[in-house]
Amino acid sequence: MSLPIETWAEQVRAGETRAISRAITAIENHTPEAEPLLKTLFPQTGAAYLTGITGAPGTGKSTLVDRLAAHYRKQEDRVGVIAVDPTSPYTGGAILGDRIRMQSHAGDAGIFIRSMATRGFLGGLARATAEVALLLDAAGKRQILIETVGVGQDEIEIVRLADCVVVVLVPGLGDDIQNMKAGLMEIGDIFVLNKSDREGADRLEEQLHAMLSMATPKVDRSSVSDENRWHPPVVRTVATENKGIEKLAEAIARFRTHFESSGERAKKHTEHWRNRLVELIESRILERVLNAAGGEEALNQMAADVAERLKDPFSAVNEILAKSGLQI
Ligand SMILES: Nc1nc2c(ncn2[C@@H]2O[C@H](COP(=O)(O)OP(=O)(O)OP(=O)(O)O)[C@@H](O)[C@H]2O)c(=O)[nH]1
Ligand SMILES: [Mg+2]
Repeated sequence: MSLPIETWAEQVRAGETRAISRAITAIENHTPEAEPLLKTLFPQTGAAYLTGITGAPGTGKSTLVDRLAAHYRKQEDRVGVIAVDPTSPYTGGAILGDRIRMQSHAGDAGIFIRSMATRGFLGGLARATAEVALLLDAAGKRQILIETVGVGQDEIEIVRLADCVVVVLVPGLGDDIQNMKAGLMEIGDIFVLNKSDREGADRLEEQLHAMLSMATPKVDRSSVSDENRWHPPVVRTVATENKGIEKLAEAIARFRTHFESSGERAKKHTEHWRNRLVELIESRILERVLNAAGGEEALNQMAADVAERLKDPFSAVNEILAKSGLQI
């Protein structure tokens, strides 16, 4: 049964869980309703703050997200949680994790939790995550927490989406900073040393501080004076015992103030939308051109012809474009 877009949008704005869930499914499956729905909701977006929580598997990201969400709920902020887990099959661990987590927030309509677990979404996981964040923004969630394991291209893109990136590290995995993924160190606005109840926490913190003092700033802000420059803090937590969560929330809030007053937010958001616009243009044009040229099948045939040197690639493209009536 299909609902008029305006009614559906109204339900999303009102924060109705079922309407939000259905919208996310539409986004994931790239159904024809997804775009008009997001278009209708777009004017109500822009107020949410997106925090990305990333780190190696098992470092306690979900536990931290859960505690942070509870902290924000206490302050009456509505919360959206997106757990991106590209490795789990759709019906597997991620969904089970949702259920377990939902239980601790049972009956609280102010929090919405959703996992996105499959690769192969049309247009990619990063696009789907960005659109789901937009949807939750329209649904009035002021704090959006995105959990992702910090590997792979998709996740790097997801992390780029966030206003604030929290990198989670733990002592005692034999993962000295030297062995850590260099990429993770560069993207952190805040570093969390979780499981700091474990042995090796002091040593890891020392290493982290040493490394951060050597690191070049994430963004070239040569015009920014030294005292205005952001120095990523290290926050010690024991997520399972709810220790350090307030300090983490404070660090996130401080970064937000910095991020907004320095003009970085505006710059980052413009860059984000620039990339999204290019993606949209690409996919629209590609769709139109391929449809006119006979779809995937025709494209495959053309590719085979080029591979066999029956045609050169430039003539092939001209031929396809000519069929679509586009002259580029
Ligand atoms: N000792 C200790 N254990 C913790 C702490 N935080 C989380 N854990 C435990 O570490 C395990 C992994 O926690 P998760 O929150 O699932 O970690 P994650 O990073 O979300 O894991 P993936 O999503 O699978 O990558 C669980 O058994 C937690 O109870 C902590 O501060 N101290
Ligand atoms: Mg997790």
